[in-house]
Amino acid sequence: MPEANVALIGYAFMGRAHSNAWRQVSRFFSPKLTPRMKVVCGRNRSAVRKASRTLGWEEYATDWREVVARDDIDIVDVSTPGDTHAEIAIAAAKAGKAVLCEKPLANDVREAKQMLAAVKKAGVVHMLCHNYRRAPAVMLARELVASGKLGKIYHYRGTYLQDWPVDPSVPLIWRFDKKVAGSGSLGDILSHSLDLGRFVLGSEVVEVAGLMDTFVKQRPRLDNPRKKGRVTVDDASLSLARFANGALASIEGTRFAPGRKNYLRFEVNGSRGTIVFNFERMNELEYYSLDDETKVQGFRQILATDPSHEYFDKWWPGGHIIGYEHTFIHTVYDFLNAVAAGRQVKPDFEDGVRNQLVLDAIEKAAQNKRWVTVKPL
Ligand code: SOE
Repeated sequence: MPEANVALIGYAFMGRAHSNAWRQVSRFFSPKLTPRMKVVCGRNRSAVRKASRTLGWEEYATDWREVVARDDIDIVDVSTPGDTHAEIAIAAAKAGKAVLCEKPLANDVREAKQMLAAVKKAGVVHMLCHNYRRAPAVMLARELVASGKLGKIYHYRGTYLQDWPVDPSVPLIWRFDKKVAGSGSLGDILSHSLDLGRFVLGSEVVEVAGLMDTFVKQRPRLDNPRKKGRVTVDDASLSLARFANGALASIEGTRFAPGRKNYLRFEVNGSRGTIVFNFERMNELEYYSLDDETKVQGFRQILATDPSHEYFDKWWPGGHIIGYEHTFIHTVYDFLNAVAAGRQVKPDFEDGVRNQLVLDAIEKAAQNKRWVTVKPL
């Protein structure tokens, strides 16, 4: 297979997940391009040098502008905090690189639209990393809805619950800074729940109500833990929403649910049945069908690990479950094939703008305590 040279910008949590995906993809899948892990980039020289060795990159660099301008780079993977996504992705597109970008696409609608315009103008392949779409059980959920087996869809009930910052002594890291992160629970986790709703239902959110709050308003500063600094993002965000297909939805993202670690759950209710997915049991999908004989009606638990389930023919025999990191491997696999074919792949920057328009509407609805119509693309 021909090779594609990859540059990764950012090497923290997401950078590690992406590095693992680039490293593993050709060992299990046969993408039409073999990724070569050329260079990882970050601001701190010694930390990025260490990351290059640990994560398996050939080189390291500290200036992303030089990296995206390099002639030998084909793909730029943006895994930095949100405030730098737009600048890096736009420069990469202008330099003719295919771009994979972590979610949320940008910190606001204006930036997201600029990014979409840039990739379109440059004619490069672009993809947004909403990795949970590519859990085989989620793909099955979408398939069941699309096939009509659930009938007319009445509800999408999405929750994304975490608990890592419940302790007020958790320091003021970048995720609590609106200038860097754009928002808190809203863009970080509710965005996933929203994206899954759009993906599984195959429909767009048209109007929303919103409720957001910050429970711990000050946290120990990183530079001086005895002093506190202000949290400028939301700890929890909730939305009631209506989809274009008529489904009524609730979509929630909170970091303040003790015991819930990465509880990304959704339930879809239709006129012929219900499906339930919970990422903490990511290999399973619950399915209740009114088409079953009445006497045996009940939720069945499908273990979505058969070779007939999406991506599973490349992994293990049925029942040998996969995990979080596999969703990223599936993402880069589809991205590499799209780049090889020069065609678009979903979710892309257009999805990023659509998600951002909904997030923006939720924020406005929460601020003004009223329903807001989601603006068109
Ligand atoms: C932190 O809340 C985080 O890493 C998110 O940024 C990811 O997108 C999510 O998948 C896991 O949690």
